[in-house]
Order: sequence, then C-alpha cells, then structure tokens
Amino acid sequence: MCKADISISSNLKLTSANISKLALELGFDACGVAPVHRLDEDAQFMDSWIAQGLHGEMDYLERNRDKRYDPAVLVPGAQAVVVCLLTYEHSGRDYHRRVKSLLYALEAKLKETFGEDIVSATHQHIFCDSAPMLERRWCVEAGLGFIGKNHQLIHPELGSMVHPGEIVINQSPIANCQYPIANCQSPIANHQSPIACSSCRLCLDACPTGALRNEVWDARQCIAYTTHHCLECQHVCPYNQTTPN
Ligand code: B12
Ligand code: SF4
Ligand code: SF4
Repeated sequence: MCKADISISSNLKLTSANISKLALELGFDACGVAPVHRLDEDAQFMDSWIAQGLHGEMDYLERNRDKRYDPAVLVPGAQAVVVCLLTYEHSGRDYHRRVKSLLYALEAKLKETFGEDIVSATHQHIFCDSAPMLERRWCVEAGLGFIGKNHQLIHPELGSMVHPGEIVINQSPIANCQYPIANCQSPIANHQSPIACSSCRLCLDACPTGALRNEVWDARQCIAYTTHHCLECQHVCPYNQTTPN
C-alpha cells in the first residue's frame, strides 16, 4: 500500500501528532515519534563502555549491537520509532505486561487508521525493556525529555518515573508536531543535558553506592544491577516531586 492509499483509507493524515493523539487516548501518558537512523554517537560510547567491561555480566548487551544501534537492522523497512511513556503509577509492578498490552492496542489502532502496512508483517516491532533498543535515547530523539545525571530519561512534566515502550513503524509520518520529527532539536533533546540538570547534584549525593559520582558509569555498582530495587536517585530528583511516588 502506498501513502496515497493511506490517506484514502482514513481521514487522519499520518502525522506524529495524530499518532500521539491515538496513544494518549488509549492511556499512555506521553508519546513522540522519531525518524529512524543509526545512533552513531551512542554506538561509539556503548562500544567503549562494553570494551571496558562496565556492563559486568549483562552479556546480552554485547550481543545484537548492530540491531541495538539501528532499528532498521532490527526491523527491516523501519522508518520511524513511536515512543510511548507510561508512569509507574499507571503501569504498576508488572510494567512489561501493561506497557505491551497498550502498545498492541495502539498497533491495532494504527493499522485500522493508516493501513496494515504501517508495521512489519514479518518482524517483531513492539518493544518494552527486553529488546535490543536504546530506549532512553529514542525517548530523547522523540522529544520526550532528556537524560539526567541519574542516567534516567526525565520527562519535564512527568519526571523520570516512567517506562518507555516502542512501536517501530514502516511508514514515515509527516512532521507537524511541537518538536519536528526530523532531527528533533528541542532544547531538551540532548543526552546528559546540562541545561536540564544545571548545577543540581542531588542524585549524585543520594546514590548509596557512589555509582553516580564516578567519572565512568559502572553498572555493577548500581544496586539495581543485583536486586532491581533502588529508586534513591529518582526519589530525590526535583523533576519527580510533583508526580506520585
Ligand atoms: C541494562 C539496563 C539496566 C542495567 C544497567 C543500567 C544502565 N544505566 O544502563 C541495570 C540493571 C543496572 C539497570 C538499572 C535500572 N534500570 Co534499567 N535498563 C537496562 C536496559 C535493558 C538497557 C540499557 C542500556 O542500553 N544500557 C547501556 C548503557 C551504555 O546505556 P546508558 O548508560 O543508558 O547510556 C546511553 C545514553 O545515555 C548515551 N550516553 C550516556 N553517556 C553518554 C556519553 C556520550 C559521550 C554519548 C555520545 C552518549 C552517552 O549512550 C547510551 C546508549 O544510548 C534498558 C532497556 C532498553 N532496552 O533500553 C532498561 C531501562 C533503561 N531501565 C529502566 C529502569 C526503570 C531502571 C531502574 C530505575 C530499575 C530500578 N528500579 O532499580 C534502574 C536505574 C539505574 C540507573 N541509574 O540507570 C528503564 C528506564 C526508564 C527511564 N525513565 O529512564 C528502561 C528504559 C527499561 C524500561 N523500558 O522501563 N538497568
Ligand atoms: S544505586 Fe540506586 S541511587 Fe545509585 S544509580 Fe543505582 S538506582 Fe540510582
Ligand atoms: S536529581 Fe538533579 S542532577 Fe539528578 S537527575 Fe534530577 S535534576 Fe538532574
């Protein structure tokens, strides 16, 4: 199906704003869309991070790096990444299940509205946590926030207590949203944005192991590496003070 067919089958144009609207109607707390490209800078950073052994025993981070750095390798024909956020409050403990069920509902809506060809018929294209995707980086690309000194994706209004999930789509939306999807350069779209955290260092001081104070990020020093249960660097963050903990 070509783009002309898509506009005939639905009154809605395939725009990032319309995709976001459908996502919010289904219950997501935020949504943005980013054009697919290889994440060259992140790839360089992560290759050197892994070469230093800072990922510890998380062997899966070593594998599938070609896919991890480029969604078009992960999903052939990929054009854009639809990134959705669900707050901890709305996702509950079993966040993988909740985020994925909403993503499947969104996929159904996208197909109904824009045509079946919007997603790959042959490759998995719905992800939350488990896939080789640099999820936090795609959140930034989609204009959903910045990466703070605590390494978390921070949405300026929702804070960092959000779980991202993605649908990789095989059509390219027309850019018409607040943050243009073509190379989103919103002021918050930088990794480790100094503007966003400024001189704040609350999370660095609150981290019980000192992991965040080190010059290099060693995942093995993070309590979550072994127990998956530490929120200190998020509880103290001013961006989380208006959202329920
Ligand atoms: C491996 C992993 C972990 C590991 C390692 C953590 C880490 N920082 O990587 C461990 C088990 C420790 C962990 C802990 C947690 N995790 Co975790 N984790 C992941 C996973 C599966 C992969 C992350 C990854 O690729 N790491 C590799 C390193 C190199 O990436 P990075 O440090 O994030 O840096 C990236 C960018 O910031 C950028 N970058 C950083 N520095 C620099 C410097 C330069 C110069 C450049 C160019 C780029 C750059 O490059 C990197 C690649 O994009 C993702 C899911 C996914 N598929 O993305 C979830 C994920 C990141 N985790 C998540 C969560 C919720 C947590 C915890 C809060 C869980 C908990 N309650 O304890 C903690 C938080 C710890 C912390 N402060 O980061 C969420 C994050 C949500 C958010 N708001 O950011 C994710 C997205 C899962 C999800 N879908 O909900 N996690
Ligand atoms: S140990 Fe806790 S406070 Fe420190 S980086 Fe890990 S999750 Fe954050
Ligand atoms: S606590 Fe301060 S330094 Fe840490 S992520 Fe939040 S704003 Fe940034």
